[in-house]
Amino acid sequence: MTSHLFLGIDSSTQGMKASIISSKSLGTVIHYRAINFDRDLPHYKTKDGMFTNGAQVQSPTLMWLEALDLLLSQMMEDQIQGTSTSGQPFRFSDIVAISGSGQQHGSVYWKKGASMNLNSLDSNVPLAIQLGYSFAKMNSPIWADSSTGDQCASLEEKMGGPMNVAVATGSRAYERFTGLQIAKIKQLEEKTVYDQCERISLVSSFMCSIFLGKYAPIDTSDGSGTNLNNIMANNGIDWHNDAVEHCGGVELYEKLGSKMVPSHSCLGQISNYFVYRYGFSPSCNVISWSGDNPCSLAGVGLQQPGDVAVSMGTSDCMFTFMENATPGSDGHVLRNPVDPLSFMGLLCFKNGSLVRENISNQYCNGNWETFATMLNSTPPGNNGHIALYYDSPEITPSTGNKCGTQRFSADGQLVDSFSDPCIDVRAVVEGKFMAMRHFGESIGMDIQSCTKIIATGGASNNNAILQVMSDVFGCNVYTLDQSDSASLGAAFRALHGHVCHKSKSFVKYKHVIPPGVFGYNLACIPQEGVTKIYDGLMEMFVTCQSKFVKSLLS
Ligand code: XUL
Repeated sequence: MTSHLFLGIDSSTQGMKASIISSKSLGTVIHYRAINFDRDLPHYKTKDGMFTNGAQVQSPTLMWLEALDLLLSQMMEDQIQGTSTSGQPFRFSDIVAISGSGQQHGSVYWKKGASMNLNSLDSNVPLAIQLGYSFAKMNSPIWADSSTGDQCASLEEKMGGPMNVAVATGSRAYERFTGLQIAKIKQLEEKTVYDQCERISLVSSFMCSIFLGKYAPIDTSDGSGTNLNNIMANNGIDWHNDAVEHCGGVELYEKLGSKMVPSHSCLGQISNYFVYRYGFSPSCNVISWSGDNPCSLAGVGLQQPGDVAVSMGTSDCMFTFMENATPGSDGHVLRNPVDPLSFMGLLCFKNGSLVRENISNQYCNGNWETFATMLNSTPPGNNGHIALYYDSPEITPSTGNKCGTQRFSADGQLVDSFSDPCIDVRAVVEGKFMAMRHFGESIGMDIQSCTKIIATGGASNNNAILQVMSDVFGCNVYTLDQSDSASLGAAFRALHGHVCHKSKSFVKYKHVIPPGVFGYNLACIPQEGVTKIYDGLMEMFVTCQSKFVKSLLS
């Protein structure tokens, strides 16, 4: 029997990755391939996939196209050789639907007339060559850019303050958000770029357009990372008039495409370029692409309100599945990529593993077992000691461009150091989870209804750290063996979108990808009575955090 395969591609900052899954055994990735921009496409001369010039950070748009051809040609070679990651053979012709994930916020500027080139792609000519003249701007601003402070201030002023922008679009004005990037381009490069541009895509809708051979609409989930969207009305498909007209004038509506679409939408069939060049089936469905964080939500299996995921890597991120949301001045509310009626909470913390590593190097000789022993030698709640470690400027809460560390004694007094290094070890861990709990609650997450937390990333190997997470939130923590949740999530979304398309109506994600597929391992359960200690400490933590942030910003 022919197996039905689904392909998910992640177009991320440093590389491009693909996961193929089969409807027969959803828990297994049939084939995985990844390429790295710096290593595999060195002629673009990027560092970590980017060009950094002070606060301005961009990536070459054509590099993404060349990367896509390279990735697919390597996979085609794997198909011919019969070498797949799982040992099971696969054929591009058996892929019935494809979807993808793009680094959030990045934008691509298509030049007037480019839609004609997109509509008539020649399968004999690589994408980067035939679309070489299709862009009004050769480098795309990406999420790491923080050069739009003036535009953020201007949008917040126009809309009556940061809270108004948050209530309207899901987040206050953030430098990396696409609307502010567009506003900057319109102001500073108007004649050469903005006027010449017929369409602006996000990285996700850009890549999706290539697969479709026509401009793809932006999906509501990734569209919530623009500050241009209306987060609450019509399940998030509309643009926000004040924000759009302030950032790009009325002409921006046409450049963005009239409406956004729910993330599970089937947008049509794959372009002949992929049929003739790589052997895809002409009936392969293209499901809307979305952002990398939304796809990770799908990849780790958040399926109902109360499900939370925490990834602890270079930066720490928390995603939540929320039925209702109350956008706040810190953190982001996005439309949910697997359920058009609900929301996704997203918190990004810049000071993740490097801060824990610094404490570990300073006090534990860099030994994580010693770190765990020292953590366990102090009581939950740290006898009231609190500390905040912002080695780099923090995003949540925003510290502008300032960094620093502050330690507080049990009565809330600022102290230079703690009497015992074990207190620092506990404080760095507790402080992060209390911040997640506080900012999560401030965007509408209900701690009482938190059903499970899925922990991923480097620090999820350390059970002592996970125990603190479980105690602060008062719920079970599970781990998950997954190397790339974004491309896997995109493959799951391809299947989800395909099933919704076939059924001609929305089908719940958990009915398509059941929880059993994810293979969670229970790591920790909350210790009896300990969550109460944190309930009592939260207010003091928030006071210390606010004092410190205020002092940094003053
Ligand atoms: C999220 C964010 C990053 C990018 C790149 O708001 O800026 O996580 O999505 O991965």
